[in-house]
Amino acid sequence: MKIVDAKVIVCCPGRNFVTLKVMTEDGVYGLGDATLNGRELAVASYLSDHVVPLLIGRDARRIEDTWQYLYKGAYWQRGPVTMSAIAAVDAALWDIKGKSLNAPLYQLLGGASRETVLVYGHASGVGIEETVQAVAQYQKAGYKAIRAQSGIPGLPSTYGVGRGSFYYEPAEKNAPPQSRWSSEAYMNFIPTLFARLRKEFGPEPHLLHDVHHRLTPIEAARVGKSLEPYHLFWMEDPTPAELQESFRLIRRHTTTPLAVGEVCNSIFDCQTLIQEQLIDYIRTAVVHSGGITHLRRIANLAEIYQVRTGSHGATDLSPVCMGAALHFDLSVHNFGIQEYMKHTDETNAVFPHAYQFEHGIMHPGEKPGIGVDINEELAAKYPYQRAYLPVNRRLDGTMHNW
Ligand code: CS2
Ligand code: MG
Repeated sequence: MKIVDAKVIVCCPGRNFVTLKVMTEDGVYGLGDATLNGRELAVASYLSDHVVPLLIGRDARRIEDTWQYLYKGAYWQRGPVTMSAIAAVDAALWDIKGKSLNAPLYQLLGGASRETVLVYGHASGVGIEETVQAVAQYQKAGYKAIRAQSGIPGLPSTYGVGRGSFYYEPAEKNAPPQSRWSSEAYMNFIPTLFARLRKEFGPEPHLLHDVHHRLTPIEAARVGKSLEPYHLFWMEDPTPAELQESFRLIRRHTTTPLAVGEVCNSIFDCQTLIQEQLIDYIRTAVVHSGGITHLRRIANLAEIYQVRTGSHGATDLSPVCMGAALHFDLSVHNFGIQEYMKHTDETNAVFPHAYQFEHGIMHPGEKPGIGVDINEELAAKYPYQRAYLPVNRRLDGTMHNW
């Protein structure tokens, strides 16, 4: 089954997406998400200028060999751009295989290990009471697991707090918005948020929180300890994970479960975290960690150390990635939870899909392959618009993780 053509489709239905479409001589085509929020064109060029010419003439059925060919053949291995490009090719080839065998992708991954996939949504508010209302809305929508993020008193804006009803997955047009940060204000505030949420909603709902790489290890240990009475499902990205061993310090002080990995793009970026059981959930996603093929390797390593999956699923990962993720989630044994930020109607019109959400759980559907398509005509109506993620500075002006 020879690959005869491939193209990169960049569109912006409310936010930028990069999609690879691979076509075979049999007329079967596959899709892969290649979106890297804020640096989209780097991946689009990596694919169209360097990878697509190598794909023409290759056998689309040779998924593993193509993965190794693109990984080892580049010499300059790993990194978010390279691994997002390889991921897009990998997902597209799995999509083609499913379509050519008339089987939904999860059936090719070993079949279903569960009936449905537990997901969590993003509730946020400018203050505690607005966040309580947002969590109540998500509960009403049927979510059993809800991430809660709130504005911090004294700070003009902070990560994770949407503006109005629009979901919070910024990439702002033309220039990175500046936000301000104070770890002290955050550490003093965050326990009061979860005390209020548990008082309002009781012990039932799974509550999650994303620190978004902003604390030092000892600060993260303090916050993890302070949140223990509210038994979070997880505390995410408590400290930057470039130095994986820094999580040893956090682990020594708190039993609050930890989740890391959305910025990891290979097994090597999270190997120590997994093998030393420094985390409880690995957040790597199909689109940024080398596709289905590599994500399975990470999950299989994690299984040995009783680390479960909790893949990233924000709105800057396209419905093509969400579809592939749900097939992976349905099948992988050590599944934990899947992030699911609903895409806008605009986006969903460009990417019609088989996956469904109901009462806090999802299913990828039974369509062959990934079960997501792209309406190219509609996509063309939304041309790329340069956009940047925010940058974050401490109150004294020092650059800090956003
Ligand atoms: C976040 C993301 O969903 C999450 O856990 O960390 O919103 C992240 O900020 C964006 O995907 C960055 O593009
Ligand atoms: Mg996160």
